[in-house]
Amino acid sequence: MRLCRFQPGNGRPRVGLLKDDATVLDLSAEGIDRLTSLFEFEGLAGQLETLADQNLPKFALGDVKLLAPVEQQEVWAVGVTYLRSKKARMEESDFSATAYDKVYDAPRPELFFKSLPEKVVGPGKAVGIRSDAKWSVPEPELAFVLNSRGHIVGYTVGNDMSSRDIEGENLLYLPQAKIYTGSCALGPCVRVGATEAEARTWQIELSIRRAGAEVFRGAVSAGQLKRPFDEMAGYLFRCQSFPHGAVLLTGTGIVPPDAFSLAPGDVVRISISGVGVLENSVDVV
Ligand code: DO4
Ligand code: MG
Repeated sequence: MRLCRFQPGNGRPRVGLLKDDATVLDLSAEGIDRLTSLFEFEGLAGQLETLADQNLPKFALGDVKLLAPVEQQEVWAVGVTYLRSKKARMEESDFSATAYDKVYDAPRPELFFKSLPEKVVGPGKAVGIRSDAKWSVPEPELAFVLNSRGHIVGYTVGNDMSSRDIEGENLLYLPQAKIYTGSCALGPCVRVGATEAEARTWQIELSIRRAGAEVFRGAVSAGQLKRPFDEMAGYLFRCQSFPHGAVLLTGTGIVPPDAFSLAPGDVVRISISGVGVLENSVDVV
């Protein structure tokens, strides 16, 4: 089952249930206006199955605008969770290389704040590259959707846009490398009802196109994520409450070659086999 936020024409945002790849069922007909409250239900997947069988108003997916599937949730991220990410970061940095090495094996994960919900970019909108960065990359990541109790209620596709030169210059610059206009994209929907074992079979793929031609392609299995899912979610909710729930990006395992940097006009396409495809163009901010 997949949930989304969508907008038909210029209407108000609504909550939808994706029946298939072409149709969205309008849950506002059932009085459901917010994803956040749905995520608090126990047995959500079963309830969505029941709703899917009802005769709800439908829209063709091509006739609506999909929005980022966040309302008031803060977005956080885990880092250095794939071997590939640890290696790339140790290479790009000078004196902070051991920090990445240590955190990869430490019991406590690296966790960082990524975005306020209102700053998240949805499907089809532009993600940003900083005008003062020389080396910008997308980071395609499986994202957990967590309710206020810290339970993983679903998964979405995330892009943790990053300025590698700024991060590499000094680890204390991480917030500037990671948090700026257009640095976080989420979507196109939230996949509900998948277990960790199932999510670990999913393939994460990144394709970057420039002037119509593909300039980078990479893939990784979510099964290569080093940390158990509950461990990552558990650390986020340690000593901190999230009354509206939260979204947690789980790190990247795809790193383009060092000579590659995003350019304005590029198109970043991230697909996660069990969730969907998130596509965004690139603009300088
Ligand atoms: O430590 C820097 C950030 C790591 C990160 O974003 C990742 O591994 O995906
Ligand atoms: Mg990342």
